Formats: sequence, structure tokens, C-alpha cells
Amino acid sequence: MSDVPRAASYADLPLEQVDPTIYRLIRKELSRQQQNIELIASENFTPVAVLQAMGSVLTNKYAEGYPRARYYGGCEVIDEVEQVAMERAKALFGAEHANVQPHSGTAANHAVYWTALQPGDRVLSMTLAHGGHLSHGLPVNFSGRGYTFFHYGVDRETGLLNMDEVFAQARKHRPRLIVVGASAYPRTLDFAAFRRVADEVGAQLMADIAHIAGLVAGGVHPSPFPHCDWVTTTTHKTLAGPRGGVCFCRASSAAELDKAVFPGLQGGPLEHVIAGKAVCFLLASTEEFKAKQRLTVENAKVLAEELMAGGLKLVSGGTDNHLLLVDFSGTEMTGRRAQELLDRVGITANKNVVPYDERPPTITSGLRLGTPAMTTRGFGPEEMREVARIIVEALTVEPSEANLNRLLARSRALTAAFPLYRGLGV
Ligand code: DSN
Repeated sequence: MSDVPRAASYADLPLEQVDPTIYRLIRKELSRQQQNIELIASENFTPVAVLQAMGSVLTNKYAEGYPRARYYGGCEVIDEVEQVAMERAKALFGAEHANVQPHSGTAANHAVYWTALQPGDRVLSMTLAHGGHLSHGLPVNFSGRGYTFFHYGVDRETGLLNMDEVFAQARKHRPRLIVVGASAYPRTLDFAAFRRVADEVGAQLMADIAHIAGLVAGGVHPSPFPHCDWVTTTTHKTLAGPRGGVCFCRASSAAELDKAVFPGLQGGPLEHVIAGKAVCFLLASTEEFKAKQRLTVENAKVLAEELMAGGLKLVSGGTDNHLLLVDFSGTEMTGRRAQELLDRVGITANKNVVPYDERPPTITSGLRLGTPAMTTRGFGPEEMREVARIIVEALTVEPSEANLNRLLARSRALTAAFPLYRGLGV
């Protein structure tokens, strides 16, 4: 018999005892999330039920393959988990086929390119400089290296996508695939109009709805279905689920897309995350979630109006969705300085390039703000008005210690009134 007492085995001990360092850091991050006003447009607070699914024993299981076609034994339970996730994803969005294995939104995009394109093929997407995404053809990204991307952007005057420009670019470059989707575009995407462009030039159409998936599920943004041949998303932004990706396609492309995800691009799926996705899809089909999506948009409009009333300029003059972009072009303020000032007063946001920005991405002339996380937390229009006032003051008052501390106290008062993750063990 071993002389190591069974009770001393780390396998059964809680994190707090096994690794006090990591335990303390998780507690510290929990406290940061509880105290601050979170306005990063791509972040959210996932429900405890999703955290539980992700922290479960499903993390132990290898399951390369798909339900009922795996390369490992013991997958009978995992098969059910993944099947539930797939069925819920399809039902939520009205899709013919869903692959819930992509580890991220970028991986989901990679899988669609891998399926729909040959290396070097021409693709048309929104430029990152106007709100697109790295995986929509940035030269240093796999997408820009593997395929030939051309870009459309927004009008300099209006900050809006101009479908005539999209048409013109499509006619000029004859892409095999057109990508519609953005990570910093505050307005509604017209998927039907993109379909017409794609049909005119004989291209396939892919929507990347990572940012707006929750709004689509909640019925407050038009759906990319059935207009798009391919749809990708993350599950952790407006959907408020676990960090991960999903891709959708028509039934006729299902086998090809599945082959692209596995074995094309990934090995073993993260079944604990897939379980979290299943929980997220269930919750996103509830009336409570839909009401939150409506409030997310209303909160963004209130935030936009109050910021403009306070003298700040917004790209496109407002918002239709969950995010807005403050534009400091032509002023002394930069995105980086604004992010630092807001950090100092307990508000978390990110600097962001604005269309036609003359400053580099490390500085920027813009600040991206989003309402999903604080709406999940319970903020309504009244709280968003106070948030806007704090932002305007933080960016315009003399940044003395006294002024900034006064604003910090006001933002702490707001978060204290809306407890987050009460009673969470770690
Ligand atoms: N990094 C994400 C965002 O903040 O929008 C996009 O992947």
C-alpha cells in the first residue's frame, strides 16, 4: 500500500488549497468584474449555469469526430451533449445545419473559407480599418495570406455602408465569396441587399454575426438566414455564452463543412465548452433573453444620445445595435487616452480605429462602447444616462485626482446597486 495518505492527494482538493496563486488571481478578476462598468462591446457576463457546464468533467473526454462517428470509445454521453447543442443552435437561428465544434469565431471563419474556397480565391469583405475583423482578410492573418481579399468600407461623410460601393467592388473583383459582418459597425446590416450583390456577381455569401448573434436570436436585428450560404458566430458576445464559435450552412454543404472543421482544422472538440454552448442556446430562446436584447439596443441608443448631448461625436451619428463608436478625430483626445481615463474612473472600454483614422491602431481616434454586459447585469436607461454623464465628465474635466476619484465613486455606486455573481465559489 502507498504510504501517501489518500487525503493528501491533490486530485480531490479544491483550487484554493491546490493552487492559492491562481485561486487568488481568479478572485481578483471576479472582483474587477464586479466593481467596474464593463462597456467592451464584445464582452458579456455568462450565466453561472454556463460556467458550471464549462467547469465540468466533460473537459476530460476526447471525442474526435462527430456524434455516432467518433474515433474514441466512451462517447455515448458526449454524443448526446453535442447533438443537443447542434439541435438547439439550428432551432435558435432557423438554420439547416450547425457545427458547434469551432474553438472560436476565427476558427469558424477559417472552416467556411476552407470549405467554400480554394487557396488564393478572391473574397470581398469589409476593411478592418472601417470595422471589419482580422479574419476578414488582414494581410498578416491566415485569411489574408491564404486568399486574395478585396475590401469595401463606409462612406466618409455618413459612416454608413454604401451598397453601391459594395456592388462596384463586387463587379470589379468578381469574388468567389462575399463576407458581411463587422466588429465595430454600429448600424444594421442588410443581408438581403448583400444577397442581391452576391447573386449579381455569382458569389457565395457568408455572414459573420459574432457581434450581433444575440440580437438576431432576440429578433432585434434582421437574420442572415436564409440569405446567406454560410453563417459564423462566436457564442460569448451578445449571446452571453461560453467563449467559442459555431458555423452554419445549408444541409447540402453540411458534410463538407464538417470535414473542414474536423479533421481539416481541429482535433478533439472541447465538449465542456460545447455543453456551455448548449446551455447558452437554451437560454437564448427564452423570453427573458429576448427582452434583454431589446434593452441592450435601447440602452445603446440612450448612451449614444447622452454622449452626443454631452458634445461627443459618434461615427454615423448614433447606433442601431449594441455598440457605438466615439470619434475624436480632429481633437486632442485619442482613443488610447480616453481608454486610460475611463479605466481610472472604473469604466472598461477599448480604443478603436474609426473610419479614415489618421492615428495608428495603438493610439486611434476612437473609443468603442457596448451595452451587452451591463444590460445583462441589469442596467436600464436610467443607469446608462448616468454612465454617459460620467464618461463625458471623465473626458472633459480637468483630470485631477480629486475629479477622477469623484467620478470613480459615482461608477462604483452604480455597480454596487447591481450585484454580479453573488455567491460564486471562485
Ligand atoms: N476581439 C473581438 C472584438 O472585440 O470585437 C472580435 O473578435
